[in-house]
Amino acid sequence: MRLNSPRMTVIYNACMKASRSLIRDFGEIEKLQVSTKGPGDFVTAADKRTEKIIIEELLKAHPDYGILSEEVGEINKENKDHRWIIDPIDGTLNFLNGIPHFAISIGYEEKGEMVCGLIFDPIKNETFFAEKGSGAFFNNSRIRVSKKNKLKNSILVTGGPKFSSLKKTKIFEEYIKISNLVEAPVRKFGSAALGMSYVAAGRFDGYWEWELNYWDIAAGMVILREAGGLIELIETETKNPTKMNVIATNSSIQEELKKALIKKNIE
Ligand code: LIP
Repeated sequence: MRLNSPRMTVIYNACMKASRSLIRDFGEIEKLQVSTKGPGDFVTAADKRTEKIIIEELLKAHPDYGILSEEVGEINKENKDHRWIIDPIDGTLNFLNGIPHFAISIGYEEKGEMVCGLIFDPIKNETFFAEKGSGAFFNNSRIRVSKKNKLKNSILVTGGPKFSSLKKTKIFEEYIKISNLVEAPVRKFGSAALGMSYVAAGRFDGYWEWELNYWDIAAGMVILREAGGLIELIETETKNPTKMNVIATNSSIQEELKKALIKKNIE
């Protein structure tokens, strides 16, 4: 892997170490599917195990850096200048059901700005990574967003809403509206991190999703930007500071997608 800096190497090594345990755990899922207890508790444990390995490795390299991670929340909260943002399993529902589409996502934020990110799909052995100013990479190759410039011809991906969402109806309405504007059916793969990585790699042309957490998208933000894409975080009228609304595209279709979404956006 052509990693550009010591920091990227730290992220990569932490991720690879954690992925070995995650792959083993994924192998157990199929057996649990058929048990009456189901894999629910096991998945929570796998999430925590993966997170623990990542955090241990990152803290070994930089004991004083801040951490925001899905399961443990915040560590070294006072360090606002240097912070890791971690999602140990993005696409948990896929993982839980033995569907091989999930990823480890690790981002590094400096003074509030995302500057490094790595997203690793351990089943397909696909690594997406980027560092501000150095371009974005897929395994060992440089990646660029697609060149499509018409929404109509674009391949879009979205996700959600959660069962508990108060905006469900509007989100579904919006899904129908966008689906009627594009020729290819809108995809829903269940991982925000991989959705954004795929836009960065030109597999998809655009992605949008409401009510996400920062750890779902943090690493993806820098990867997509470095691949030439555009990502906008959209505020809604009833501001919810912990949930993020994202429109992320190859940049050429950003305005068209944004207009189509915002006209009927969630209030
Ligand atoms: C998931 C996202 C997915 C979204 C889910 C959830 P998790 O992250 O990646 O795109 O639709 O609601 O937030 O919970 O698997 O880390």
